[in-house]
Amino acid sequence: MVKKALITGVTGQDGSYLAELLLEKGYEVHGIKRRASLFNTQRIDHIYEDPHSRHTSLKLHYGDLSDTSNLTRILREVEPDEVYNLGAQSHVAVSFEAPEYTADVDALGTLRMLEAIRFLGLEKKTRFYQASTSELYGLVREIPQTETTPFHPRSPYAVAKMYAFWIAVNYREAYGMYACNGILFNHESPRRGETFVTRKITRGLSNIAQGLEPCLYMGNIDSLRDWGHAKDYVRMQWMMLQQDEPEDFVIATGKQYSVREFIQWSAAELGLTLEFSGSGVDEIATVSHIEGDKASALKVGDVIIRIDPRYFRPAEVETLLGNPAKAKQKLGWEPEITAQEMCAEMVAEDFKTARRYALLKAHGLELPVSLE
Ligand code: NDP
Ligand code: GDR
Repeated sequence: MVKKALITGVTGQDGSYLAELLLEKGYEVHGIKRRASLFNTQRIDHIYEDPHSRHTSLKLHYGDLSDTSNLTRILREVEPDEVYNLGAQSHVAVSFEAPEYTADVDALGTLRMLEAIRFLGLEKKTRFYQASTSELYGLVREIPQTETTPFHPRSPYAVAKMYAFWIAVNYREAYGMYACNGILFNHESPRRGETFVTRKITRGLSNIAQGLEPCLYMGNIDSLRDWGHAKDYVRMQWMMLQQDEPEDFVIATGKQYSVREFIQWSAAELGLTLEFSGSGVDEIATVSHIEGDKASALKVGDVIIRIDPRYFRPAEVETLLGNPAKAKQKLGWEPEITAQEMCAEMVAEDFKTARRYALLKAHGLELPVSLE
């Protein structure tokens, strides 16, 4: 029997890698995508199959986590063996701007999925993965953080995800559902959204190196994160649903770096050495050495990073460091890609795009996207 999986958030970073993984494993994969005025399927276009062909393993359904009847209808149609609830308003800073929407989608959206499974009588058939987050730890009470570290969320996003965490636990305890939380620390890739810090850096510095942007404006560059690669993390999402008993797991690398270090690694991939000077909002990064020809638009002495307080958050999560010992011991999971390797992969991809745009510009052609 072919297993069926339903992924909310299939058009996102994790959704796209997970869909690839499940297709490789022979699953029939169903994904929920939102209606948008522009195409929003770039991350899964390479695995999309023409729905007119006789057999397709990836099927997309229009839907939204704020729409109960739509979710119930899709679940009834698909009757999935596994649900991966990855859909979310996932940007922490944006959640301060749109707290009610974030709560509706991230908290109540999770309840809608769980309740629809129960309503349809699928609670003994359908296994449920909830995309929980290290943001739950917020103001950290223990270093490193484990499955038993107390939560102290610091943003509307994290508070909404805290509801989602506990409602998944509650449906497990109350109705015997196979529901588990993956408490995932930050994970990135070339498919990461452009406004998360790692991608903002790899894309921004690549554009600057090629003369497409003058300077990158950053927020709190002293912030510390435990960064892994999305490919490694979706593997663990699948593993969590293959156990005899549902359990929650921390997924992390156990290594921590600052945003400033990530900037330095990215710069080095472009042949740049940066010198940081000044402090607080007056801190800048200046090019102190150039090697190779990737940063052909720059010269020593150029200031390419400044601080813009607009990117500070009303309440910051200063430090996160996970302990993945349980995942290693019980599931044999270990991350295979280091943060530095991931950074190199991200810069390579973003540099390729920047180079292409710089060539178009040099030939007087219009750029395909705005680089403002
Ligand atoms: P992305 O932001 O890349 O993807 C989010 C997905 O959710 C997109 O497909 C998006 O659709 C979809 N979505 C947004 N709003 C709705 C809605 N109202 N209804 C249905 N779908 C919606 O996130 P990631 O892939 O990075 O993360 C996946 C999940 O894991 C998220 O829940 C996130 O909060 C959580 N998480 C992520 C971590 C990380 O470091 N990446 C760490 C811990 C948890 P569209 O493409 O149309 O915008
Ligand atoms: P985070 O990721 O908030 O940890 O949430 P993000 O990459 O947005 O920020 C990481 C840290 O970098 C600091 N920072 C900046 N962040 C952004 N976006 N832009 C900047 O210019 C900037 N300058 C400094 C931030 O203040 C923060 O400390 C991500 C999301 O994927 C969540 O969905 C997920 O739950 C958590 O990771 C784990």
